[in-house]
Amino acid sequence: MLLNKMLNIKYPIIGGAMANICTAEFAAAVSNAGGLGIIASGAMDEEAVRKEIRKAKLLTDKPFGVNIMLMNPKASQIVDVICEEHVDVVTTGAGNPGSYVEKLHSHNIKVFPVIASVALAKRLMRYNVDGFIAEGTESGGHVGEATTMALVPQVVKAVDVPVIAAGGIASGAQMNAALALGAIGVQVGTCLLVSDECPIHQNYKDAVIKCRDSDTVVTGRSVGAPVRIYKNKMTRAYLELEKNGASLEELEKLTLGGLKKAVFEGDIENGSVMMGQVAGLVSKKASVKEILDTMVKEAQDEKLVLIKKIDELVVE
Ligand code: TUI
Repeated sequence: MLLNKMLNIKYPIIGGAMANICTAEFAAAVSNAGGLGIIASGAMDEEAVRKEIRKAKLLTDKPFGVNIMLMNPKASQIVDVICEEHVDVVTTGAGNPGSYVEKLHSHNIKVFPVIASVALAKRLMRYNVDGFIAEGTESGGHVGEATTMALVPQVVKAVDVPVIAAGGIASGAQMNAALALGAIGVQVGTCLLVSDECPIHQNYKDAVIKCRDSDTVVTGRSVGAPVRIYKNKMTRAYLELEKNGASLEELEKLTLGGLKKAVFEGDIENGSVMMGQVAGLVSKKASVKEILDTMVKEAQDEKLVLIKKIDELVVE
């Protein structure tokens, strides 16, 4: 099974849904560049989602999707709007989408839950989902525990539908690695943050470009809300509070509106500057098209090197 054929797109690449970032314009830019653009409905209400979907349809004639963040109390109403507006694909995050799959399928919408564990993938198999996006803990934002390297082959083994790899993917070599693990495609987020079309504040883009391998941290593990963010003044205070046993309510005071602070105001010190570990590898700005073209070109070139290396692997 090929992701391009399955979704009617050029490259086997999905643009990961990033709340407050993946607008209609940005999703259309990803779809126009040959990937599958995704509108992140995040904390929107259903009418805001409808507006974004209609806007995206004016900006691209290619397929695109909508992500439903399942902690959103409006998730059910958003599903209704997505069905009315005839979207091609739905991805879901931060919860169990089981109860929505049948309705989406009855409107010919493909459903790809983002999962961070084999257990949830197995539970969701009974709903006949179209595939899974297995997201490793390298990702930015809300994360699980397993790495992409460990998670993807275990999900591939546990389910009999296509698996897309996410988390830590920004280059052709990483794309090839995901395919070698049994994925049929990849989802990328962090490497698109620095694109010309990405509507985040310049300070946020500069932070991604400046970021080293060890500059992200997971906050909220102690309260069951693990989120990977760029290390800054806010995360240092947050982790200190966590060490002292602070409650979720206390901790949330620090992160309230934090993502918007980062995205719109460029407050890199006090905002929630979500990004994945691969930010350390993302070092220059480019258009979405250049980023996707480069990744695929690198993957194609790398393939030849891989074959040669494998031939040389055993020396008697
Ligand atoms: O959803 C994401 N990443 C996100 S959502 C988000 S919005 C947010 N902002 C601030 C704080 C918290 C969230 C930012 N980043 N990725 C997909 C994903 N889903 N990763 C892990 C999961 C997941 C976790 C637990 C899915 C299901 C789950 O449990 C469901 C169950 O019933 O077991």
